[in-house]
Amino acid sequence: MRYAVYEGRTKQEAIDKMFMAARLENRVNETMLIRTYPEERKKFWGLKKETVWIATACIDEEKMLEREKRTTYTKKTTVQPSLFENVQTEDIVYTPQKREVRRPAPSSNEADMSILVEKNKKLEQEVEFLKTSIFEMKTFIETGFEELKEGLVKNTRNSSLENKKKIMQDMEITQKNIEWAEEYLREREFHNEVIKDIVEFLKIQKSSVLLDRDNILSAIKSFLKANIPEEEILFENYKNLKDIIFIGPTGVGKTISLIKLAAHLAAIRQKTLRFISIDRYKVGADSQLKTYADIMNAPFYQIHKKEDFFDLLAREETNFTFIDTAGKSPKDTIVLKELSQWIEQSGRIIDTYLVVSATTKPKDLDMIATGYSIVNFSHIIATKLDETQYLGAIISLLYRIKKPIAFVTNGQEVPQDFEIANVDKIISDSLK
Ligand SMILES: Nc1nc2c(ncn2[C@@H]2O[C@H](COP(=O)(O)OP(=O)(O)OP(=O)(O)O)[C@@H](O)[C@H]2O)c(=O)[nH]1
Ligand SMILES: [Mg+2]
Repeated sequence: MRYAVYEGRTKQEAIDKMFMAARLENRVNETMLIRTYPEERKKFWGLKKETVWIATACIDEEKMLEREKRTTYTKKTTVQPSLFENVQTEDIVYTPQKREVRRPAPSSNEADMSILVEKNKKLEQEVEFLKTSIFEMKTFIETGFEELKEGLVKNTRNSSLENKKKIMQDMEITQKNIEWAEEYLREREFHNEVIKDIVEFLKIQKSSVLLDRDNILSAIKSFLKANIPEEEILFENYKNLKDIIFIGPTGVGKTISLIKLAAHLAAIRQKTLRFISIDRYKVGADSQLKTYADIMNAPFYQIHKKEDFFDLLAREETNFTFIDTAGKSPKDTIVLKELSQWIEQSGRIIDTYLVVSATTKPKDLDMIATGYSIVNFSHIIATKLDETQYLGAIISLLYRIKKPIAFVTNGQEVPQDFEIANVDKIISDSLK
């Protein structure tokens, strides 16, 4: 037994196809219809559904074999009926026993044949129609796929081109912004070496930082803050028996600043104080300091000899001693060495402040810091902030020498124009 399945748009069509096949294969008697049922089919990638009818047939092959055996001795002079012509057929069956001529009833055979021919024509048309449809579908699908593929390739190519273009543009903006930052810092009097460090730092920042100039400035601020030492300065921390000395180049405001600090401490801490002016060479140059000492009812001493200085310091007559020095060139190593000895050999711990003016050029500040490094100063005081709009030089100095800034002055008024340094503010101001 074998099974065969036939398909049609209607139930009848499926059955017809089954019979058609049975006739063509000469096995009508051995073919039996088992069942018919509808089935849903998806077309066009599942976009369309259609119902087809299925006819399942069972073919008795054993019976067919038997029949064939029986006709081994049969001379078959059957003229196969053409499916497309209305031709009469006659089967002459030879058997060993008898010979008989079987003629089908002419009327019913003719009718059958004409139906068959009709159906075949229909089938032929349908097959043609299906062929055309399949060809159209194939063309449609192939064209569609080609277009789709082309579109995809184009899109991918376009988007990767877009990406490349965007990256190039970003890189260009980033590069320009770094150059802008470099120029911005130079205009604000930052030291070349500090600018170099900042540029190096910027180069390793994310593009989100570098594409926006405000973000760049914030990044620079963070960088400077992380690289400038800070110390919390409080007047309350100034303890008894403190000796304070101001050193620095000429005319930067040492004397005035010393008076300002003394006035603040005297007022806030309510302590006694005295002033010492040490100048190895100049005589009578301290009238200003003397005047203020008198106003504050503070003893004032002008010292020219090292021994006198040591003796005076040893005499602990007040809570604070403010020591003023004459301005010295940072290149004058001998004089600076001598100053250093005055401080070191005093046998006392003296708070040493290097006073510099914010109006000094970055390279000159460099020179001052280098020259004065002979004297072991602990803090910086920056004066004349009111006289410059650029604080890059001062910030660069702090960055390079890694010493904290204690005070700033921003005017000539005593004692007003004096305050504890706020590093964050100076950094911010230096980038304005
Ligand atoms: N605008 C401004 N002027 C200041 C400031 N500090 C000091 N000065 C002025 O700078 C000039 C010099 O000040 P001094 O205190 O004599 O400077 P110095 O460092 O003691 O000078 P020498 O003792 O000669 O080395 C004076 O005219 C001060 O008034 C400041 O913060 N702003
Ligand atoms: Mg002075």
